[in-house]
Amino acid sequence: MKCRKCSRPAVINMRHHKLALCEEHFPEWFVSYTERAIGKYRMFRRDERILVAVSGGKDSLSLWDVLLQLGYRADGLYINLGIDGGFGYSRLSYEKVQAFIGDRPGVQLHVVDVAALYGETIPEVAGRKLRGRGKPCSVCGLIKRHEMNRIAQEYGYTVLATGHNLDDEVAVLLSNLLHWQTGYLVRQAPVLVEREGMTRKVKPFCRSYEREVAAYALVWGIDYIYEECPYAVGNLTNFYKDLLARIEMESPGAKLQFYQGFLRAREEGFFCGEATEPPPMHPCPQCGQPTTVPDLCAFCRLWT
Ligand code: Q46
Ligand code: ZN
Ligand code: ZN
Repeated sequence: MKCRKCSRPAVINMRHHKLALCEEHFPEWFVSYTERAIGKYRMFRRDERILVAVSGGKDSLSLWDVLLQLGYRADGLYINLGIDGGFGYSRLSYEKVQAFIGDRPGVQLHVVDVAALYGETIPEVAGRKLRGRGKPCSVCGLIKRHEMNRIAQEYGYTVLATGHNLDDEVAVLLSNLLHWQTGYLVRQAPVLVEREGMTRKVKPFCRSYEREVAAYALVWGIDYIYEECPYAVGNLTNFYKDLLARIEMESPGAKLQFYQGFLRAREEGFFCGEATEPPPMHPCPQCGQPTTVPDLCAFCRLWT
């Protein structure tokens, strides 16, 4: 397979784009494809300050790298979840983030250590709250969302960017459709607009296949943690990803069509109705972050 642009050997063949590119032209294309997604979905402007949530994985580190390459003012946020999994998952992932900034003098990284701040790691607080039943993911997601928004608000970032890729988005979409979670479907978008006390959230890789992001990290020399979080192994999202991979194999471009078709249907009002109105919010009396529940928010109730 040869590169479409220069005829040298291709490092990736993207059947859905009918495009094969070499190690020089693929990273160039990938960066400009991301920039087009940022523009198409009006994610942010040139003058905005962006906080990138980084986990040490390929998606978030590649996203940070691409935004810096494009000249955006992008800082990082690493949240130490205190997850070990028998191989020091959190420690290793932090090392990857540190190596990333070591190669890029001048970039700023915020670090939040959950156990140091709140007295318990994610597995500890989840074990206490869930009484040892089930995985800590719901608690972990809640804490990450809270901390990301807190840091963004405290330091005046107008945009919070995450590395969710197309494979992540279609797996969630399939799950939401299977269960007809209309409330979630309404909110599943490349941009979640800001509200009082809530920073805008964006996903610049939402149209990029996971293998494209992985190829970018590999070709561009971004060192990342290969291991998944130990709690992600065998979860339902990965099962949906496997199913979608089989569909994609038979029908190249199926994931992208599924996602873009959904966004179009959303735009055309397919999911309109009461569910499109965001529920009213008020500031939590303890932390001040917006919440829909009366009295303390779900995050603050974790620590009571
Ligand atoms: S939610 Fe669950 Fe992830 Fe938290 S505990 Fe690990 S798998 S990191 S995206
Ligand atoms: Zn080429
Ligand atoms: Zn609160």
